[in-house]
Amino acid sequence: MSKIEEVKANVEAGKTKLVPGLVQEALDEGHSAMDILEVMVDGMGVVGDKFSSGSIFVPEMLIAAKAMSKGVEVLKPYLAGEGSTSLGTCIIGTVQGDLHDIGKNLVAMMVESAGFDMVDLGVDVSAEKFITAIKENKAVKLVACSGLLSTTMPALKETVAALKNCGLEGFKVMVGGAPVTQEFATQIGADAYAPDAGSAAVKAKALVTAA
Ligand code: B1M
Repeated sequence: MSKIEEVKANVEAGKTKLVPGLVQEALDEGHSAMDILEVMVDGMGVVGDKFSSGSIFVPEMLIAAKAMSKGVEVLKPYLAGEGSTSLGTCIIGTVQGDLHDIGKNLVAMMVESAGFDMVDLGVDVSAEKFITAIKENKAVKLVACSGLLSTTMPALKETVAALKNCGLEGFKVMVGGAPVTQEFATQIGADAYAPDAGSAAVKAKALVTAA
């Protein structure tokens, strides 16, 4: 098994202690950070499929998520560039009712590296909390809302509506997450949709520089 395959297998198995070392070894062997990230995301896909088929349960999913997060910590300096000039502040969070944060964390990392100051509100974030954060932070140019569950897509819709109707201006709203599509984003009135962390960074920059 190659080192990169070992990373994937150990993320799937939730080997929290082994994954960081294996990620470092894969980097040392010359694998790119993006390739290593990709195999870890694939590993989480396998975990999700096993959960869907009933062969694993929530605790195993949680342990795999922890293992991936540990691996991402090692990759972070290799993935994030150095945004020298600030494009403004980005407020990010996973919407209310939703506890998934790996994808949101990756988006935060990439958008920050594109040149934004990042304020991460974490998971289970209500529309009110997003609005309070816009008021409490300077130069908010982007609000990024993540949602991973089909059951929290209504929360995304409510959040976008609240942000658009709160009377505050000067920021754009981007949405994303596995069940989200461009069609849904347009339907709920978001300014942008991105399918993954890399394109979220590109879109974020384009949104605020075009404004
Ligand atoms: Co949950 N879960 N989970 N889970 N989980 C999924 C999402 C699921 C698809 C698994 C499955 O059934 N196959 C399924 C959702 C089905 C659906 O709604 N369609 C599911 C379910 C059902 C649940 C529970 C309801 C299970 C239960 O309790 N019975 C429960 C809900 C809890 C809650 O949130 N209220 C639950 C719980 C959990 C854990 C807590 C155990 C854990 C999360 C831990 C954590 O995040 N810290 C977990 C995990 C790990 C998963 C899977 C296996 C992996 C998610 C992940 O991290 N993927 C997931 C299956 C899967 O994804 N195939 C699953 C890797 C990550 C990098 O990808 O998050 O998609 P992703 O992010 C991508 C893009 O989506 C995009 O960019 C990212 C990277 O490029 N993106 C954005 C994300 N946000 C964005 C924002 C943007 C732009 C792009 O702009 C703002």
